[in-house]
Amino acid sequence: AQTIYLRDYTPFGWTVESVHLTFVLAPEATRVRSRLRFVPDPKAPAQEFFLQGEDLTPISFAIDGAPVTPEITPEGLRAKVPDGPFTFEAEVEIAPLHNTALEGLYMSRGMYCTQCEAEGFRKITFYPDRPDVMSVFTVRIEGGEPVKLSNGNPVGAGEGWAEWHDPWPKPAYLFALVAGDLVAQSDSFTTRSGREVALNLWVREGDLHKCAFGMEALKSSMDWDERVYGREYDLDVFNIVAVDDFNMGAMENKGLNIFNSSAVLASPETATDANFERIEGIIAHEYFHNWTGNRITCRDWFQLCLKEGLTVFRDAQFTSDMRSAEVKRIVDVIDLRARQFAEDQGPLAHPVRPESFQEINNFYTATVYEKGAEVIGMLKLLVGDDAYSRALDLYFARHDGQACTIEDWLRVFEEVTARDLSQFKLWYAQAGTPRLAVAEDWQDGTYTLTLRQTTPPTPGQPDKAPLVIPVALGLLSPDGHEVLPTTVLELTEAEQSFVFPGLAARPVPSLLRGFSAPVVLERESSREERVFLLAHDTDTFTRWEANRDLARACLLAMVTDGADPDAAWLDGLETVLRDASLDPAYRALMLGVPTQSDLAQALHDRGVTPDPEAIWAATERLRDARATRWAELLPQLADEARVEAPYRPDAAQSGRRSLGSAVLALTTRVDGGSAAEAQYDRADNMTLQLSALACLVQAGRGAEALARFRAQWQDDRLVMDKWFGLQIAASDPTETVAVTEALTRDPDFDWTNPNRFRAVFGALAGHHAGFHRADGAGYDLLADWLIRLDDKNPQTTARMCAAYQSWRRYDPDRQAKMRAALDRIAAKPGLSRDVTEMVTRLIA
Ligand code: BAL
Ligand code: ZN
Repeated sequence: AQTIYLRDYTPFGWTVESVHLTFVLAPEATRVRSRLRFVPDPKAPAQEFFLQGEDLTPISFAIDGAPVTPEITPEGLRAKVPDGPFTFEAEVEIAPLHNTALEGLYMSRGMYCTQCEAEGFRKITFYPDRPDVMSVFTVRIEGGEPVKLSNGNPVGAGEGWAEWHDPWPKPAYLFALVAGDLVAQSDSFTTRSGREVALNLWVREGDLHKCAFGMEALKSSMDWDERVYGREYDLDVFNIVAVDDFNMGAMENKGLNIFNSSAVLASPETATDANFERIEGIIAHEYFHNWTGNRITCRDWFQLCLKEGLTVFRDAQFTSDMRSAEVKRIVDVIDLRARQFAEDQGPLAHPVRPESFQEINNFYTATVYEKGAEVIGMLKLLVGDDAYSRALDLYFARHDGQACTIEDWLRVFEEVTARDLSQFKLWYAQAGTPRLAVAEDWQDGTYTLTLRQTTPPTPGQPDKAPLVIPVALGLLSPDGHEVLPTTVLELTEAEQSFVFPGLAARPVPSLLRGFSAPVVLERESSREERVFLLAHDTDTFTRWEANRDLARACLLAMVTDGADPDAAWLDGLETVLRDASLDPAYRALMLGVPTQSDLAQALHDRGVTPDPEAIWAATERLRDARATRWAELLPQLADEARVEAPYRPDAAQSGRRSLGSAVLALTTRVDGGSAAEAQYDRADNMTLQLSALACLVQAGRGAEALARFRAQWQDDRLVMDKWFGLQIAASDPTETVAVTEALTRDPDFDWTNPNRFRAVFGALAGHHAGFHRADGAGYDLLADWLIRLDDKNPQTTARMCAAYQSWRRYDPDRQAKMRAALDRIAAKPGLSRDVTEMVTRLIA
């Protein structure tokens, strides 16, 4: 496969003044007629005329009305074209029904829909399918489907046809078309300049009762973007469509967002609190793309973080405002460490702005998205809120309607602040998670903190330069008072000291407050100091972090030395749990322990080969010990967590339920499942029903409840995804593979549906001890199914290959077994480009 490099960027030789598309829909033979007006771009280098196109059956072509016969290759077409402006017309045929890759125009349970990002439009018609070619689209759809949608505003409709016009120039990846038998939940929003926007959430008839929350989230997002970023919506209609078969969470097509049904449909009975929060965040994310992504897009796919990092940052701000900023930050850091740090630590490590790729679909990663957002958070912290706002205003004013680069983005900050951001820019170019070593000195009332940064080598980047790292610091006196409020230190050298004179006593540092930079802090502080911070830190993040460090140290000692659970830590934690002034959601997070994969990495970092079974056993032992130790406390917490009011998925209620779930999991260890059974029986919402079911399955008393659950939810695909995933996630590691295998034989295991496939195999890969079973059965089962899925859906297959990314941290036997599984995937005849690239990187 061909490798594409950032350094090779060349502009397209023409601008596309207008695009007219006509679709005559038929499942196996859709006709697509295009009329494209090309005008030579005098600024672009001379080049042959080449349009991308894949898997298209050509019917006819014309230039300025005269038939032509272009040269067709597997990647597109080449033609001789006039020197001046010209009109290019093409008619092609495609078969949406047979498009199982879910890229381009495809069918999902009888409904037509599209996914064009990143390079799906070339599977619809011949086109300069690159994000820097922006044009104005007019689309006519012909077919018997009652609802026919495309981007922009509706401009006409009649029996069997509908026309749409999008006045905003856009790249082809933002094109969308939907046609089917759909109904809408409708509402409206008036923008602050008075534009009336019709809002529709389109679903299948039976799903109409699951739309209310998504619609409210959309209106909140529109309002928030006006208030916080000054961004208004710019069309007369905003459509969202729910689709059952979808590779991603959702897609920000201009005026016609297409959503994986799991990312938009929710009712209290069928969706958990976590589902509601995720839906609110994704609706906001896709809506916010209208400005950060659509009005200002990316010059090329290397700049993906330009829109994704910024939009993730914006949706995190939104969630923080709508819910609890403290809780959101902790949840995001847990996620960042689990997914992005893991990526950085393995063979898939890549910079936030990669410099080469074979298949861009493989770079929709935690590094581009979440680390991309962290980089923006650091930038905001360094320049301050006010400069950030002014830089964003300049960015929108200067670049509206353009396809931009990271250089354009950083330049607005440089101009507004007069700061040189060339060193900061390394965050975009250098892969890997920096490590911060900390040394301290205390003399004559002066405290000196010395920070030393190193970034480990990553594929293709053996040597790293020092980065600009904002380190938010607070200092506490030994009696627990804050003697230095949060102060941002700017670390720019490999090693740098910061001096704090005039202190009465040696302070305790509270470092990396709010997780001010995506780094690993290497500071072996004493248990006493961590317990002190757990009790006294005024920063909610570092207070939580002290607890997490204690939990990790305790578990590592349990794994390596068979130690008993750390009583001093558990005492400190108990005080926090008993503090009714603390948000229940925060206390629930305090009850969390590091994941087993996190512990495996921590052992690996300390030069110990992780043993998944020993890690599992220690985690179980700790949970049992906590349950016994807190047998008196748990009923009290359960009372505090109880919600009497009617269900609402807001922060206050869901925080209580998350504490309740954590308490129920511990309670089940002492009562064998009686409380869980009672909760299951009276649950009137999915959050309570599912947490009770998980406890029952874990306690080995789940059979009857699982059968009842299935009977109740047989016809709800999203709930059945939970039924599949939960049985694997809650299984004993000796059973995980067998449970997974049995579920793949279930008649409802529709493995070509990405949600169902991920429910099952995502749960297998996420069960650390179950997946890493010593005999390699977990590795083999996943490989069998990835080999099978690749023929249907390369994109989803490739993403799931990341399950093997930490293969080198285990013992030689497990390494060999994972390597063999990867080799077997690599050897599959006709392996897709997506998976070939992933496996090659994994075994390099
Ligand atoms: N642009 C792909 C889906 C998303 O990030 O919104
Ligand atoms: Zn996005």
